[in-house]
Amino acid sequence: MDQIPRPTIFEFHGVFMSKYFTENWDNVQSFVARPDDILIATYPKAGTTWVSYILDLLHFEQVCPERMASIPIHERVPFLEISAPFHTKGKDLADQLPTTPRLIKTHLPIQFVPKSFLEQNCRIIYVARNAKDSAVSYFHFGRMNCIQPDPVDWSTFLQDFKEGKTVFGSWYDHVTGWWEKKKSYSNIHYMFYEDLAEDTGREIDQLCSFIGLSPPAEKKERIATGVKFENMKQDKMANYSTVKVMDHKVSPFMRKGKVGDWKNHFTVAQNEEFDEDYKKKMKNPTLKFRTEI
Ligand code: PPS
Repeated sequence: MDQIPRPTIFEFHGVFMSKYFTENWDNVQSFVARPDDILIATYPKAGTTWVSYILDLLHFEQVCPERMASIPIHERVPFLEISAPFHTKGKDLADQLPTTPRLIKTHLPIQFVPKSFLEQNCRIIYVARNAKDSAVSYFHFGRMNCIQPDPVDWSTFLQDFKEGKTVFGSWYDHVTGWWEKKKSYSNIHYMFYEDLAEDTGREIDQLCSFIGLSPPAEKKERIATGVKFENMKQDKMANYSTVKVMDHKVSPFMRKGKVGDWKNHFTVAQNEEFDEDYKKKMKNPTLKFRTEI
């Protein structure tokens, strides 16, 4: 892994961020969306890559087979706000995308999303994952990715996560902010990692109906098989093995891909404190997560 200094986090318009996602801010904010762009928005580690891959296959699997063999997912679906060493700026990659539609990834909380996406009434797919598994996955990601702040150790990271002191800020605010946006912006499909794990075929059907595609059953089945965890883990175009800032020996990007791995990390006391704190923060009774399936 190429060693670069770990960034620190700082409060940025009320949200904890690192410089790798704020340095290109004005250009990101003035991004010009097209009405057929599809934005995939998530809090980190919610299943962005999984859903990006499904959408990419649904749109381009047969149109452009060489894409599947030679272009990694993070280039097919640019990460809009990234501006980090060894990465082309996500905004530039997005501008240069030759595809229609353009699939674009963001981890921005709703209040930071470039206005153009909303003005153009773009389709937005928000993927959410339960807080406990998100925290575990984010912790291991921080260990293996040197453009993330050093997570120190699990209990330190868990405390930071509860306090919203992680890059892209509070998980609680992120998932709730996007959930509430559905009231005023109807072109959001809000989906859950746990549902995708439970029944990938059903979730692909729902995605198809949201994006207005009706692929034949065989294609949907082929995609559901192709995006199984074991298959994506082996696939160099999906598993981030080509990214220089990540050390997969410390922890692979495609780590476990499970619902409920938090049980292997939380102590009984951590779990009780987490649940207590969760109740105080998550006041909207309509937004429900599953921590096991
Ligand atoms: S990132 O860096 O925020 O874009 O990461 P993201 O892709 O959102 O999330 C990574 C976690 O998703 C898991 N993953 C999958 N799970 C099940 N099936 C498939 N196909 C799949 N692809 C990615 C990945 O393993 C990370 O979760 P953990 O719990 O760490 O394994």
